[in-house]
Amino acid sequence: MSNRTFTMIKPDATQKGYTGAILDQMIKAGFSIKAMKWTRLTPEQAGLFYDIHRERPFYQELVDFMSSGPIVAAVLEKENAVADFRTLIGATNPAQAAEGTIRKLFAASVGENAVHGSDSDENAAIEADFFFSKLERF
Ligand code: FUP
Repeated sequence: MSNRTFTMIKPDATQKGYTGAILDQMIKAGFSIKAMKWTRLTPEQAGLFYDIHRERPFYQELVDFMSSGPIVAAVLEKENAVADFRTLIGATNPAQAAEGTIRKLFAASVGENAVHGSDSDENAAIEADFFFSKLERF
């Protein structure tokens, strides 16, 4: 069981002004911030981040969307972080997300779904390393 996960607040949510409200949900759920940055991915960087989905039909749309505006990248800490954070954000498709979850509250569609959350401890570490050096984690 890991105590860290990686998240992004996606361009739909930053552009709608939901950044503060989403961070508030994460903090109220017991996650503490270990690293954070406001940045914008180039299409090349977004393509690399989502390389695992390269063969999927939605890949180009996903890359275009994720490079369309600013994001917040963060490393979060809590006991059982990966699983608990997936519960907090809800299903990939907000129409299927449980009441009170971040995606139910803030996401518009399966593509523009407000937040990312790592799906395993291994991917949490890989994704955190994509954005942050050791010197940027506290
Ligand atoms: P999740 O782990 O919940 O973020 O979902 P996935 O890893 O399955 O998908 C990663 C991202 O691809 C989603 F956040 C949005 C995008 N996606 C689509 O645009 N269409 C789909 O049918 C599935 C995923």
